[in-house]
Amino acid sequence: MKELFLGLDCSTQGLTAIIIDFNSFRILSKYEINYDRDLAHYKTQNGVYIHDDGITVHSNPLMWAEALDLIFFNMVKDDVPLQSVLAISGSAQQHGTVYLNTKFEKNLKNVSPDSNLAHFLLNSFSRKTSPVWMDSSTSKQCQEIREKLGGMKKAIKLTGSNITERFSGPQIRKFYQQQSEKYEKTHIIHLISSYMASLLLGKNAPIDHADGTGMNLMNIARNQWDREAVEITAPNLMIKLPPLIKSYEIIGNIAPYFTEKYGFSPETLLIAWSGDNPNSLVGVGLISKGKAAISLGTSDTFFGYMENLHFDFTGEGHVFGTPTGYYMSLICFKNGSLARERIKNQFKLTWSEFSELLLHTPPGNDGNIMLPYFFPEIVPLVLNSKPYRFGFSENDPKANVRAVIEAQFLSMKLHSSWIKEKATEIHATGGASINTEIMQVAADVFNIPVRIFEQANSAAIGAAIRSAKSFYDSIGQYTSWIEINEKLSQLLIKEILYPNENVTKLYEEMLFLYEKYEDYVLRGSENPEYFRQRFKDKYGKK
Ligand code: XUL
Repeated sequence: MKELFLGLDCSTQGLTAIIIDFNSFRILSKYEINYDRDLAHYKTQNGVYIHDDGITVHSNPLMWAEALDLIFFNMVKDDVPLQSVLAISGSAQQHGTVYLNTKFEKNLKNVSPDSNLAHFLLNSFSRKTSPVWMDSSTSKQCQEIREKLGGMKKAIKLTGSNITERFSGPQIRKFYQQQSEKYEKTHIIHLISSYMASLLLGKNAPIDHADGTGMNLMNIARNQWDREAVEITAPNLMIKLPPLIKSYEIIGNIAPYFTEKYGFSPETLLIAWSGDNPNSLVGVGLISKGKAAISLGTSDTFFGYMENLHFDFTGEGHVFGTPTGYYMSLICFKNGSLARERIKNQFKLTWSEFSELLLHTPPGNDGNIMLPYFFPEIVPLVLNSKPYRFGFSENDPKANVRAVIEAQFLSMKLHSSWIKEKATEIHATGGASINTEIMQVAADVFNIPVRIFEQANSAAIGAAIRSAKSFYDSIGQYTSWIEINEKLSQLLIKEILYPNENVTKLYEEMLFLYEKYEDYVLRGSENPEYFRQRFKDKYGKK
């Protein structure tokens, strides 16, 4: 008998739905909505609106609601057996905030199956658009909150992260400062994850502990809103925040709108939604020490499972909760696929041509180095975007392809060195992770094996798995994460890439060089050209 579980992932560029049959542990179906293509009337680019200042980046919560209807419509059209789905959970891009007025819940109650969610929700928003994780326009608010809270170290100890541009707290403060009347009229502020969960539930849903840690508002040790941080961020904020809940808790049953319109059973359980990175952690099987993951999506992230709470006091890395009740380290780079695509598109390459060029350029790139800040960068913090090239021209396709990939992994290695629980294996996920030439560079730079997964949608898979675990636990058939992981690893792993020992030393030296270039460009240190020439003489074309 099939036992079906649905995982949804509301990411930056699209919505994905994956149904897993837990009996055979097969992926039964996978659907995707791309916002730019399938909901073009919202006029997003890569799923977002980038304002003229280049640092204000919003998206559209109405579009996410419409995507939910569209994905279920497409599934029903193809006779996907939604009536047999036992439980649903979800994932969403982290940090983004949705601002709703008092009409939101009433509208959700009244939504009729003859119409659609977007139509009924039209007047539910006190702020039409939602700032998302790509927004870096809140430096002023970050500074104010950090100072009032007693400095960076205290902020990190309380919330797990420095007060950070893209996090929800600073986004909320900016809204309160710039549009105080609309802020006053805001009844509830959701994360994207809890907003999407609310749509399915038909009323306001709670925020889970794992995504809650990405707000600079939650006390990470206590799993509660931190009264001080909340009060400093904006007045009366506490009453506008949904309650917090454990990631694995059941939040209710699916709302009648979905049962009547798409044929879901009224018994379908809903499990709290969470952020994309916490979901991916489950989706790639990081449930024990010694493993880290690289997720190559719109953003690139490096994250690791963490048993004991420890922090990055430089302020670059974050500590979040995990859906399994532990902690995870995370470092987020904005110049992920956005930067790779910049190079690919500049030279009009296909991805296979991109890989070919990577394969036919030497590790170390003959001493060519890039700092790939095509967009404002999160780690290291770079607000004025500009890529830097040393030793090669903007017009050299080979050198640019290798330079962007080497820079991304060198930067990841450099900025993840604070993590104490060292990984002996990396699990790779996200769209670009299926490109073995790219992932081989990761294995070589980190000098540890990299496992590539058959399915790049680890966030949606993680959500489906979470819903299954909570469902079985609720009927007394307890399954452990270890059992689940065994099933997962048998079915999803495609191959393992081993580091090439001949380039271990080369990448150690290149990391040293890369750090010197960051210091030079971002902190005004001495020009390291001499070191680059030395590296080039040693490893470059003879
Ligand atoms: C993590 C982060 C991004 C978003 C979008 O801190 O900002 O990874 O979750 O994927």
